[in-house]
Amino acid sequence: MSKVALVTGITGQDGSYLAEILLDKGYDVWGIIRRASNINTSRIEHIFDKLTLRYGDLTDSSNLLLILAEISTKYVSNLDVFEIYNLAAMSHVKVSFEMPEYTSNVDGTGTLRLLEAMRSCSIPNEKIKFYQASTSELYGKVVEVPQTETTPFYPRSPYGVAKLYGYWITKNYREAYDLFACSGILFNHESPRRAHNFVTRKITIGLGKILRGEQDKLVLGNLTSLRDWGHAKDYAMGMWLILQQDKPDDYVLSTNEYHSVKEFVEKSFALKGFDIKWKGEGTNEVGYDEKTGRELIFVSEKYFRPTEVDELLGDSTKARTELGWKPEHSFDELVAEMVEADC
Ligand code: NAP
Ligand code: F7E
Repeated sequence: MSKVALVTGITGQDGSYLAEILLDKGYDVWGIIRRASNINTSRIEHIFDKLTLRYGDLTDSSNLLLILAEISTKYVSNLDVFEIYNLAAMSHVKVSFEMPEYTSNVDGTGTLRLLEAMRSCSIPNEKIKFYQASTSELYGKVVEVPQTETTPFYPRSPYGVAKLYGYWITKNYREAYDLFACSGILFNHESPRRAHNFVTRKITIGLGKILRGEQDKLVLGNLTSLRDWGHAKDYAMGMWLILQQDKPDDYVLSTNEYHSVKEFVEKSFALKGFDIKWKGEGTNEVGYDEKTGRELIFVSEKYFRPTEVDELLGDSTKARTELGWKPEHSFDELVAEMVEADC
């Protein structure tokens, strides 16, 4: 009997870690990749031969229906469980302000398309499970600190609003059609595989370039934002655990501590011998190395969002109690691993 998984967004940071975990656990792993003008599979290069990949897109219903029909037919008499992990998304909060309609189509309606394809495939409900990559961005302008599964939502970006639809449609399909459909409300998670335009990776890549003399400064946006940053590998394991429970439910995954963007800068630069101090305010704030006086970090409005999420701090007690999940990597270990990889 086969254990089968389909991962949308398999070429992304989380998709690549999740695929490794699923292969280790003996799943037949299928993935949906997008056609691109250049190779976009670098994160899964090392496991490429072990995966079954199909071109697809969350904006294309017929494509999703065909992929699910192919999987249903192939495993019809030989299926233990079929787990669908919906990780595909336009995942950049700032970009979502520039592409709000596309973001809602992929992150919101795309979730609905996949749920509909799942509902209409021939695999019976008791053998099929669905994971939705939900996000702490649902809490946005937070109404309580820390945030749990019962904290009211207040999204602050087209991304957050689209993901809110994804969250609710997953819950609705669970209740309406008795599907094993769950959302993981994941706080920020990073790694050396993080895309280059998220703040943590931008900082560690910038540091590497400064050390190699390829760049003389790093320009960032809001330095005071607070984020609950964990390691993507730990969160991918949490996704799998969510689908191994007896009953479908939604869970927060978080480290339960937060740090500012400034702190991420200070810690990563300190690992390479800099002692970053700050002077000035707002867009005139500058980070300089106290040992040499060299000015290294600058602020540009270009990276500000029209509406910012100032602070996110999770409380993952439910996941820790019910799933037995906890993050294995500390904040310091995460920073050190990313600095090491990029420097
Ligand atoms: P990521 O690195 O940006 O990966 C996104 C993936 O989605 C990529 O494989 C991308 O393909 C694919 N994709 C984008 N648009 C698509 C479309 N229209 N159709 C099909 N595939 C599409 O994101 P991540 O950090 O791994 O995050 C995974 C999921 O968790 C996302 O849904 C994200 O919103 C959510 N999430 C992330 C975090 C976090 O801190 N990382 C926290 C909470 C929730 P290409 O490689 O071709 O671009
Ligand atoms: O920003 C500030 C920025 O883009 C973090 C996604 O995975 O996590 C991620 O969304 C903070 C924000 O991540 C720059 O304003 C300062 O306050 O790394 P980020 P995000 O917006 O928190 C959530 C949970 C998701 O679900 C998303 O998919 O850092 N910031 N300066 C900057 N951010 C960026 N990108 N670039 C800067 O230069």
